[in-house]
Amino acid sequence: MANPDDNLTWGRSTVETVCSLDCPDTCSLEVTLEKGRIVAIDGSDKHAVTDGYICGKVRRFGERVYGDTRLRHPLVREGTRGEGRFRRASWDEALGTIATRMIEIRDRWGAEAILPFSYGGSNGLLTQDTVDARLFRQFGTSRLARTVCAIPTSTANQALYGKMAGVTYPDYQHARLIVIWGANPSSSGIHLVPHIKAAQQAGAALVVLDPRRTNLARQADIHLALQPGTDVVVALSIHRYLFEHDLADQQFLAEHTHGAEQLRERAAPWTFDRAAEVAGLDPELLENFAEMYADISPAVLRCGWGLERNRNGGNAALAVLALPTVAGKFGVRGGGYSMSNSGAWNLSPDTWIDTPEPDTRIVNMNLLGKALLEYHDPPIQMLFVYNCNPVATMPNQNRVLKGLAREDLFTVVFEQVMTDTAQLADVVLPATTFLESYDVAKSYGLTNLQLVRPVIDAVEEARPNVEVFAELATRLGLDAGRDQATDAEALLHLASVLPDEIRQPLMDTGVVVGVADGTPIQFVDVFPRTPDGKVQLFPEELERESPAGLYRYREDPATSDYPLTLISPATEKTICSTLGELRTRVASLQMHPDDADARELSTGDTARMFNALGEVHCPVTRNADMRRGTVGLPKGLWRMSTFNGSTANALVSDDLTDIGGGAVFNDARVEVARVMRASFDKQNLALWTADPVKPVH
Ligand SMILES: Nc1nc2c(c(=O)[nH]1)N[C@H]1C(S)=C(S)[C@@H](COP(=O)(O)OP(=O)(O)OC[C@H]3O[C@@H](n4cnc5c(=O)[nH]c(N)nc54)[C@H](O)[C@@H]3O)O[C@H]1N2
Ligand SMILES: Nc1nc2c(c(=O)[nH]1)N[C@H]1C(S)=C(S)[C@@H](COP(=O)(O)OP(=O)(O)OC[C@H]3O[C@@H](n4cnc5c(=O)[nH]c(N)nc54)[C@H](O)[C@@H]3O)O[C@H]1N2
Ligand SMILES: [Mo]
Repeated sequence: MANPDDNLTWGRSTVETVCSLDCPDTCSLEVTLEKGRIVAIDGSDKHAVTDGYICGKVRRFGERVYGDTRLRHPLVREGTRGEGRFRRASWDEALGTIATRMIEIRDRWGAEAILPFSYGGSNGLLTQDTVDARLFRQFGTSRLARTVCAIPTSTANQALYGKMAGVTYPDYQHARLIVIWGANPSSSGIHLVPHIKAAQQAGAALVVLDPRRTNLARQADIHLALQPGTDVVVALSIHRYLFEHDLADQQFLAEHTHGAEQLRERAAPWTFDRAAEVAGLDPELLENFAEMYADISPAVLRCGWGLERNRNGGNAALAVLALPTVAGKFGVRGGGYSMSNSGAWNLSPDTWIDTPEPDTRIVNMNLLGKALLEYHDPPIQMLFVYNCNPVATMPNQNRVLKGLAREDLFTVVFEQVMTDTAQLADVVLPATTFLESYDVAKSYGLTNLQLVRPVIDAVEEARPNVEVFAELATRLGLDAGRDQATDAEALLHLASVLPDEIRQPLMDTGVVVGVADGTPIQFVDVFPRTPDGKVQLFPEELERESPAGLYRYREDPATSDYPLTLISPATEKTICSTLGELRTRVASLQMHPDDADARELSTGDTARMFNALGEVHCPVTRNADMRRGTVGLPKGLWRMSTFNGSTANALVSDDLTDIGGGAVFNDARVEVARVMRASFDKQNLALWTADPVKPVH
C-alpha cells in the first residue's frame, strides 16, 4: 500500500496514482482516503494532459471497488451452470481444483484443449503478458489472437508507417484544420476536446466524419454523416481529387514513399459523385472537405476506431491514414495524424516474458463461440478468462452463450466483479482493481508511461493477476512465477529489463514522457519505422490478405429483411463493459425519427430489434442525431441492461474484417418492430430499474 502522508494515515489524506484503464488518456489521479477507504477520486495535475480533471466513470470507480457486485473471495459453482449459485471457497481449494483440472485435461486431450482468454482488463504492462504468459506458454495451451479491437487500424498503421508515433493532444492547438474521423473523443478520450476547442477559437476549421451527429460534429464546419463501412470510398475520392488536380505532394511521394501509383489507380474510379452515392453524402459537401484538406495546413487527422469495425475496416484505415502522406501534411507542428501510440515505445512483452512461444493452435478471440462449439482438434475443455468479459464484449453473443453453456466445459473466470461471464463459470477468482495493485500504464493517446500504485489494501481476498498466476504455476510444477510472486516483484522485474532512460524516471518520479517531450512532430522527430523507412502506400502483403484486394470496397450487406445498420459506440457511462454494473436503467435504442415513423415508434415504446442471429428488446429513443438508416445501442452493456438479456452483440456476426481478423461490431444489419406502446410500458421500465446482479458471498 502506498504511503499516505504519515501523520494523516487514519484521518483524511490524498494519494497519487494513475488510471490504467483502456482509454487513450491514462489520467494521473488524486485519490482521497478516509480511514483507509477511498472516498473520492479526482484528476491530478501531475501529468499535464490530465490537467486536474477526469471522466465521470472513473470518479465513480469506488462504487465498483466496494460495490455489491465486487468479488471478495473465490467461488465454486453449486447450482446448474448459469443459475448463478456459488459457494465460497478458499484460494487453496480454488487454485487446487483448477490445477488438477488443467493436468487432467492435458493428460487426456493435450494442453491445447485449454484456452486462456484475456483482453483489456486494467490494461497495464503487469496485469497481462507477464507471469500469465509464461505460465500458459510453459504449459503449452492454445494461444489467443487478441483481435477484438484495433487490429485493422494497427495493421494499417504498421504497414504504412511502422506505427510511427502520432500527433499528441497538445499539438492540436497548432492545427488550422482538424479532421476527426470515426472517433468520438467527447466519450472516449475527453482530454483531447479542450485542445480542439482552443484550436477552433484560434480559427481552426473542424471536420467530423461520423454517422452520428456527435458533440463535436455539432460544432464542426463540416459534418459528413456517412453510411457506416463506406470510409474507404470517401477517403479514396479525396485521394483521387489530390492526384487528378495536381495537389498530391509529388516531391514528398518521390522521396518518402512506395506504391503511390498503385494507390492512384485504385482511387481513380472514385469520383465525388460515386463515393457520395455509396456513402449517402452530399457530393458538394464531400468536395468542400477535399478542398479544405488540400488547402489548409497544418492539418491533423485523428483516426478513431469506429471506422474499422466493419467488413471494409482495414482498407478504410489504410485509405484514411494514407491521406496525410499524399496531401503532404507532415513536417510541421499540428500536422499529420494520430492513431494509437502504443507502438511508440518499442517495448515488446517478449522482452520480459522470456519463455518462448510454443507452436500451439491460435484461436481468434472474435470466434469464441465457434471455437467452443466447433473446434475439435482438440475440443476446448477449459476456458480461462481474465481481463475480459466476453459475454458482454465479443461478437455473436448467442453463440458465445451456447458455447459457455456446454456441460463438459470447465470455465474459470478471474474477475473484479460478478460479470455476465463470471455467472457462467465453474470457478470464480477475485481480482484486485488498479487501485489495489502495482502496474505500469502505457498511454496510447499520448506518449507516456506512468507508475500505478496501490492506494488501498486489496479488498478482502482479492489478489493481483501476477500473484495468482505465480501460485498456480507452482501448483502445476512450473517456474513461471520464479522471480515474480507478487505484483511488486513483477514491477521490479519489468524495471530490470527496461532501458535506463525509461527505468530511472519511472521508478524515481512515476512518469516518463516519451519522444520529443511527448509532442513529436512527424517527419521531424519521428519517422516511419518500416523496414526501409518509407511509407508503404500499397503494402503487398495486405493486398494478398484483403479478400477484394487493397483499397476495394465490398458492398453493403443490407437486405430488405434487415435494412437498418446497427452500430454500438462507446459511451461516457462505461469503459468497454467495465462499470456497466452501475447502470440502473435499461439502455435505449437510438433511432432517427424518420426510421421510427416508418415503424410507428415513439420514444419509450418497447421495440424488438432482430436479425437471423438474435434479438434485443429495449425501449426506443427518437434521436435526430442518428443518420437515417443507422440505429445505435451502447457498447459494453450488461445483460441486465435490456429487457431480454441480449445486447447489441447478439446481432453482430462473427464474420471478420477484411484485414487482421477484426470484429465487425458496426456492420450488423437489423430490423426493428414495436412490441409495446410507451404508455403501457411505464411500469415495466420502473421494474427494470433493477438492482445489479449480486454475487453470492
Ligand atoms: N468512455 C469510454 N471511453 C473509451 C472506451 C469506452 O468504452 N468508453 N473504450 C476505449 C477503447 S477500448 C477504445 S478502442 C476507444 C474507442 O474510441 P473511439 O474510436 O472514439 O470509439 P467508438 O465509439 O468505437 O467509435 C467512434 C465513433 O465512430 C462512429 N462510427 C461507427 N461506425 C463508423 C463508420 O463506419 N465510419 C465512421 N467514420 N465512423 C463510425 C461512431 O458513431 C462513434 O461516434 O475508446 C476508449 N475509450
Ligand atoms: N458491440 C460492441 N462490442 C464491443 C465493442 C464495440 O464497439 N461494440 N468494442 C470492443 C472493444 S473496443 C474492446 S477493447 C473490447 C473490450 O472487451 P473486454 O476486454 O472484455 O473489456 P471489458 O469489458 O472492460 O472487460 C475487462 C474485464 O477485465 C476485468 N479486469 C480489470 N482489471 C483486471 C485485473 O487486473 N485482473 C483481472 N483478472 N481482471 C481484471 C474487468 O473487471 C472487466 O470485467 O470490447 C469490444 N466489444
Ligand atoms: Mo478497444
